[in-house]
Amino acid sequence: MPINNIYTNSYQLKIPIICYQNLSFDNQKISKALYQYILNSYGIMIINLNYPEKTGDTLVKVVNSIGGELHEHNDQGITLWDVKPVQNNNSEHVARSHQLNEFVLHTDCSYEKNIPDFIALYVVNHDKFGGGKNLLVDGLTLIQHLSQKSLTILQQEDVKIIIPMEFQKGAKYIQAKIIDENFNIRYRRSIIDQTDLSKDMQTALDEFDKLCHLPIINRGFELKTGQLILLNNRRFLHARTEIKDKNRHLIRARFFTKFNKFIE
Ligand SMILES: O=C(O)CCC(=O)C(=O)O
Ligand SMILES: [Fe+2]
Repeated sequence: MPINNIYTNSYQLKIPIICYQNLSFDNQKISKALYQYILNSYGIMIINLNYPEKTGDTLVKVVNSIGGELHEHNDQGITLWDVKPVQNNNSEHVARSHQLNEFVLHTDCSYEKNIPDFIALYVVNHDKFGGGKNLLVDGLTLIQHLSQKSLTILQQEDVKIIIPMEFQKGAKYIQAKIIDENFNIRYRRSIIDQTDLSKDMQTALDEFDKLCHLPIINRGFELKTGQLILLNNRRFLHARTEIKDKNRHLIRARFFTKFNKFIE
């Protein structure tokens, strides 16, 4: 079923008011303690930039201010990435983030051994024609609805996750668990190798996927131009509906943190 239908049937996301923050001018000081507290407690924050900005400058400033370490998208060390439709000049492979297609529910970088803790998306231009809306699944809620049998399998059995061609640096896949013992999730169904999954694993993945798409589990939200969302990428799954406006433009970054892990 298209994500747009799931979106239409979804309830709107509800988050505590503290998760909404405002920045009034571009050199406003960021409260490190407050932002860390919000991200640690809720795993989600939406910052409104009350000044016009078409770059990722504030995004980078926020990540730096809270002690985050930007993740590199590829071996060229790129940390900011444009999520926007790009004209296909035939032969070249167009990255998923440069297409109009919907994105089904997923976490980012599920094919990497060391997954970035957070993703950040800054909306340079939202979709003026009602496309590019987002869905969210809170993994902690999802797991409470999973059968014990499925949870045990997802936590104990490795799956083979195929590394997308453009990110292969040698290895073609990794072996990893969908859910770890602390309920961190890595999930992008389409790159899980289906060939030698056990029957029980297949059933568990089906249950997980079915739950994600139920209105009791997922929540819809719409980001507007000038909003910056930070999201715990090991806890939340996200999706987006198909893009209708060719000028929709997001800047994406991912980052590691120390503050939301227990490190002795
Ligand atoms: O376009 C969006 O709203 C989300 C993009 C996304 O999920 C991604 O680039 O991984
Ligand atoms: Fe994503």
